[in-house]
Amino acid sequence: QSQFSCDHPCNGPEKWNHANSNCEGKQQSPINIVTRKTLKDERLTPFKFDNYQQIFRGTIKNNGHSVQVGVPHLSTVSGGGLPTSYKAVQFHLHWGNNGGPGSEHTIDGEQYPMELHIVHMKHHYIDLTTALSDPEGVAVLGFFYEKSNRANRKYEPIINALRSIKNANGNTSLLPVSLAQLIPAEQNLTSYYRYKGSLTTPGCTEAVVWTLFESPIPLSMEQLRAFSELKFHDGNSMVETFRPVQPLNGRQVFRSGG
Ligand code: SG7
Ligand code: ZN
Repeated sequence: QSQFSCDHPCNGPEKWNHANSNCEGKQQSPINIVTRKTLKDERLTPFKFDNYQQIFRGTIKNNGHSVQVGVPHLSTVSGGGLPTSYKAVQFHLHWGNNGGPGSEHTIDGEQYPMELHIVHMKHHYIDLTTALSDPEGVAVLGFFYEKSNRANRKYEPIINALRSIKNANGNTSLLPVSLAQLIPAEQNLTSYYRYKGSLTTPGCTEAVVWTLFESPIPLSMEQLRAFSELKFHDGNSMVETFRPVQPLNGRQVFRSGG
């Protein structure tokens, strides 16, 4: 499956359908979640996070269309109505222009300033390519951000690294971080939405069990703005790195109820 051949905006979302026929599928992501149309599902119980506290020394990379951090495949997630356990592979972010609207998913039409995607694959797969051939092979945990008056100190390793990776293909090592420190406390993760969708970039593969948590992560305006200092491959400011919302095409969105 073809990955990005170019960046926003020179080969943006409106061109993807021509680049890859998957991107015109009927189960695409992201979506707008209309909360009054969600269905409460008792099977959507709390998640079990294993080794999310594991501290690791990751490499943060400007891959020309986002910033991405590979994580050791030691952190796993299960429960939460998932069919099996999934291991974390990488995380990356989608953001706006200097703290403006930037999330991929929207809730009742509200677009948050940024969205974190922790990409997982079923525990028995060896790589994402293999996992993407299974319609439930990938689970992405999505988290929204909100503007706060105070800097979020837990994000300092990420924010401080950005200045070293302004240009495409730049990478640098992160100070030690854990996945747990980047997301809300576990007791605040029991309210979430669930639906079946796709990767939000080409090849747009429809192999993703999506979870969007209600509880947002606070960042200061200055922290949010730091992401807009990055550059795309073409040297333009890396801003508005989100795909617009896609049609639901009759899919049901569920909400946790366990
Ligand atoms: C970004 O989003 C990258 C991709 C990711 C894609 O373009 O982080 O990561 C890699 C390894 O290329 O694709 C397969 C995958 O994780 C789509 O991810 S997303 O649907 O969570 N936004
Ligand atoms: Zn993403």
